[in-house]
Amino acid sequence: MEKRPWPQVENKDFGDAAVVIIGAGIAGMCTAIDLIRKNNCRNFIILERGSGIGGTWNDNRYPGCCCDVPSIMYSFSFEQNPNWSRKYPGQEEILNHLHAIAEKWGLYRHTRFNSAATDARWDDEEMKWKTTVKICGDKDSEYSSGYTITSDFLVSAVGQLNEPKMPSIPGLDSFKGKIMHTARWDWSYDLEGKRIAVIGNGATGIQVVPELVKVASHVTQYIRTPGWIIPRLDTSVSTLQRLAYQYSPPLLWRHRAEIFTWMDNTFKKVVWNPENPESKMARQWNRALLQATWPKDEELWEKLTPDYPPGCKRILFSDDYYPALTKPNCSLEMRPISRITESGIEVEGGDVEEFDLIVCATGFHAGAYFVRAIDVQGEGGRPISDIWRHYPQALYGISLESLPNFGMLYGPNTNLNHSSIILMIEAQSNYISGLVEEVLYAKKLGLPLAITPKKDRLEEFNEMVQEKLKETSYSHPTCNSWYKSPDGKRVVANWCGSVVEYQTQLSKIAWSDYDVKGAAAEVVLKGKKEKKIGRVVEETMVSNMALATGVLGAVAVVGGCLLHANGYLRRFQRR
Ligand code: NA7
Repeated sequence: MEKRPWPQVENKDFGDAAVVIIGAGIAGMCTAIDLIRKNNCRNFIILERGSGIGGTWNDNRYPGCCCDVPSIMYSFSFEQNPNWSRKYPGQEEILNHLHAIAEKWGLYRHTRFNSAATDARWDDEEMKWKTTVKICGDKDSEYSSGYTITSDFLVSAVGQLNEPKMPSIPGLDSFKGKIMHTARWDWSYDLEGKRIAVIGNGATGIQVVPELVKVASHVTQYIRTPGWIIPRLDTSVSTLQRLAYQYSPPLLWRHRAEIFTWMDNTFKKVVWNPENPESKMARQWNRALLQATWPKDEELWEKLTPDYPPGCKRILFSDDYYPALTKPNCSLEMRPISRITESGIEVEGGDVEEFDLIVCATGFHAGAYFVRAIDVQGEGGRPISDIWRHYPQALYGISLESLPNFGMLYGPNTNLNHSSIILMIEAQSNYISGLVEEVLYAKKLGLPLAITPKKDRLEEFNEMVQEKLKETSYSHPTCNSWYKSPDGKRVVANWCGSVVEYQTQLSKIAWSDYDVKGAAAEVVLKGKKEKKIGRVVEETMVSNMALATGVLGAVAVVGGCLLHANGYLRRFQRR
């Protein structure tokens, strides 16, 4: 039987940890798992404002919520799921998958739910972070309303899309019916037979409308800007295929590698340059879908065709959105909303429609708000509002000026429009675990250590990113999206290249990027220029033909050897 010390000691460390991770979504989970598997460290605390693991997949539970990245790409490389039921997984299935991973890696015992980090302050003398936690849960807050955790390293894994954004429309507060944001869905509200308005038609709006149309007496969708919608071609994954993936993982890895490579090479081009053939192909797919849905309504095709290039905003995949708009109980309103009344929505021109429910599929406070709800203060008490007074930026989207021993996941210029964000998160988590390793080593020696990015390197990196982004659809003069800063002058959310380029950039820590201070600095660096941390190589290195030839060749060699050995054995037995 395991010997446990008595009295138990874990509770005494309540306010102390080597690493604090803010957020229990995919990024926070990945960081925690990397601490366990790469740093052999369980001295960490995950702070989660909500009451469950899963981040965005826990927050977004609206009807029809699903992922628009193929399921095969939507898992950690080290926890691939052979059992996805569909080509594009639904929210509940993704959340169940994440729960299983949290369970497997024992993350629950590190996670404090209903615990919001309100501020985090770097202590220059102690060379540690002091994170203030507000307890949001009713019962837990009877013990105390909040407390502070001291840690050697701080990780922000709060994501880019965690603060729902309500539309700023006059009269919104005066509406007497029900209002819901899609990221705060109230399932206790009965939709049956209701008159429903949906504001917004981004990735969320186009998923929720087809489901609402099935139950509502009427749905009106308010569209300010049409999106580029192309077919999703969703199907279920057959039992045979799932069994094949389960019992022969190389088949799963190979299929994932093919999709990864296609997305990172071909699909990237759709978003990359408005003039290239792939971008034109996306326009054609959209036009074909419009024509197939409304064969005779040329005026509507024009109305629903965006005037900005594909890739400027999220490219939208759907098989059921346009068909839902053709249902008799669904209408489209493209006149601008002028105000919301006590009972409905008024559009320009004065027409008012009455509703029981207004659904705001209006997105999130993104862009400039990477750590919106947390007051972060670095060296000399410098607040993040000053560090980012111009634009949010970070070295590789991870390390911030004046913030020692700090790592951010899914930070500035790390979002994608062409592939799975999990691939980027894994690369960031891997990089952060490389920095944490040094801090843990210093901790073991009992010596302080502070690793902070150099301002000139950070700026040089961001200039390179911005220069590359200038040519992309994100920067097109007609493009207006949450990828840009509020003044519209700079793309602050998205990465400027392929996933492989990003992963390669993060496959080593160049110490020339950082100022390393503290008594442990000499011991840690030992004159080294860089620290190799590697990357997960998932792209296809060989074609299917070369692979098939190789496998056949290997089978032939093994077969030949067996035959040869068989003949030799027979000769031997005859003697
Ligand atoms: P998005 O992509 O930010 O979409 C928000 C939608 O809401 C978009 O169509 C907006 O129109 C619309 N919107 C916002 N405010 C208003 C007002 N006041 N009136 C009318 N329409 C409005 O959020 P999603 O939740 O759909 O998707 C977020 C991300 O999740 C997505 O990019 C994927 O990465 C997954 P606009 O285009 O601004 O004219």
